[in-house]
Amino acid sequence: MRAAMVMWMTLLLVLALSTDINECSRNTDGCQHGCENTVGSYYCTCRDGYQLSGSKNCIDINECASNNGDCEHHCENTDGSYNCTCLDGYQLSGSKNCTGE
Ligand SMILES: [Ca+2]
Repeated sequence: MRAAMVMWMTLLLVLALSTDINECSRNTDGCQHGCENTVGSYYCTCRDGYQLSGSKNCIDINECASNNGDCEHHCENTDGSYNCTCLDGYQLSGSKNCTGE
């Protein structure tokens, strides 16, 4: 009984694999950034610094909205990234911390 079940599942999987359409390579995916093909379907991916909005579009992540982007002083959100900046009289040390003179 169990063996028959496994055989059926395997058969279905092989069938699904052989009939799968790779939407990504056909350019019918409509993804704004990246595309990952899956058996029987696909999903869209976004580059670093972006997140999916809906199923196909990518929007910038506002890193500053979460914990000030880990910046010690100011955080400036940019498209696809963000920058830390310091108060007057301080200089950026590394990418997030500020040191005085
Ligand atoms: Ca950003």
